[in-house]
Amino acid sequence: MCRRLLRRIVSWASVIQGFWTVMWVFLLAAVGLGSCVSFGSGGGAAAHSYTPKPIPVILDTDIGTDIDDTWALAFLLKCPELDVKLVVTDSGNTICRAKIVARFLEAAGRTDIPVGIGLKLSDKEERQAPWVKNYELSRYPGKVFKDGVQALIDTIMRSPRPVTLICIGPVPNIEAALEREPRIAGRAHFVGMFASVRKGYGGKGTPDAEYNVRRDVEACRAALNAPWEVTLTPLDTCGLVQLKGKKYAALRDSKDPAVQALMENYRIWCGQKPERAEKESSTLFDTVAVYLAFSRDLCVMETLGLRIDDRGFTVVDPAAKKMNCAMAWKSLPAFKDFLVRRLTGAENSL
Ligand SMILES: [Ca+2]
Repeated sequence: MCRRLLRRIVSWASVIQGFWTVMWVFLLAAVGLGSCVSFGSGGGAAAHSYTPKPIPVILDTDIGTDIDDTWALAFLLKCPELDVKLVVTDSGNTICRAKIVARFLEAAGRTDIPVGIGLKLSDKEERQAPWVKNYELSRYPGKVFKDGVQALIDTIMRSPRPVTLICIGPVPNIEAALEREPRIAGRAHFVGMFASVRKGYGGKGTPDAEYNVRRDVEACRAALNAPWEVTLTPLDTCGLVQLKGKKYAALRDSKDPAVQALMENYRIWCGQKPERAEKESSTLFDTVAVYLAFSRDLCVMETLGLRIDDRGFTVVDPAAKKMNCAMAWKSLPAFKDFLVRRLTGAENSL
């Protein structure tokens, strides 16, 4: 009698244990699925790429020179995978650049994002300066940091999670930040539009000295060789992104306030050739760096040792620091489609 009772107890105990084992498997599967959703986005519809835990990012930009930074900023604001903690202006006339950022964030309804003024290296008016001719930074409703380099350091050091630094211009700010507080390298990832490995400008078959590298070689060396993970879009991928035809027309005609502000800037940027703004974009290099901050799905990635020579060429060298490089497109049309849908909010392909 006693032995039968004991057997029954043992049998119930194994049933209960089995139940909890199944529950644990379900729980672990759900957690695993959640993290896949966070990083497995990029090529799909906006609804599929939503992440419940956006990645904290800082944009370091030379907006105002080439128009692609303005496209990158507009794209960044449309990516729910990314949580923009700060936009800092870098190289050249950083005050003029900060005005463009501030007015653009106002137009997009995102004055919750602080603006940092980077190291001012020139008084020259930037190409998009006419857009901010009557704009004063003191009217920006959000926060403006006069010392953008310190704001960048503080944002990284105070963040409970690693910050992704998206750099889309020459990087004197980053060189200065690393000098002032080297520990930022242990608390951030670096994603940027830099280098030219096998292709040069316009998709040509030989590399060029890419502008962001060539413009400040020492700063670029300091930034890329710091002990953080580096992910780059060289000209090999970003130099091929241009919008024309139906896709471009959808953007040009969009009523979205951020896209309208973008088009106002593009028309100013086109200057003596305003007809260009009606039919096609320029090359949208910097948009690819924003994409790489949350997805690599559409790119063929290679891990390459890259050394920067004194002329600003980036040379493959197995002895140099290894970097994640987007070396080719799996589908360039899919990226263009993704970019246009994000910017316009369109549900379907164009
Ligand atoms: Ca740029």
